[in-house]
Amino acid sequence: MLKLAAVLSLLVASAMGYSGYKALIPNGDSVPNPCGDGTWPGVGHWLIYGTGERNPFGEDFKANGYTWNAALCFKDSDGDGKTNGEELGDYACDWLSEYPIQLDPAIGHPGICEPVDSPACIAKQPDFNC
Ligand SMILES: [Ca+2]
Repeated sequence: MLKLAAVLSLLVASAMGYSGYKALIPNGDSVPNPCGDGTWPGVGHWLIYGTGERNPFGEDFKANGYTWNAALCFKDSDGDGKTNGEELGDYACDWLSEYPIQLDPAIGHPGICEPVDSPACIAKQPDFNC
């Protein structure tokens, strides 16, 4: 019974953390899926629904104290030539989770190099497959 409670509380904690992080980045709930239609809810991870290994944006977000600021915004975590802010619709890098401003739509994924099937991106993320 204790084990079950522990597992349940872990599940709840990870689910809360996961949805909580999305509110800490611009357009966190509408990051386009680089592999097709729809969105990529697990923004900081290689897996679409999160969990598992972090992608470069997830690593940078963690290293930045799970904070969106100009330093993270102007960075190009996935190395595809677009800054994280450009990909997430915060071109001027002035969005803050405490003072969210009107954003442009997210146009790319900040942690997965796009286009994913380009030679440059395949070289950067050889283990990633859509
Ligand atoms: Ca990028």
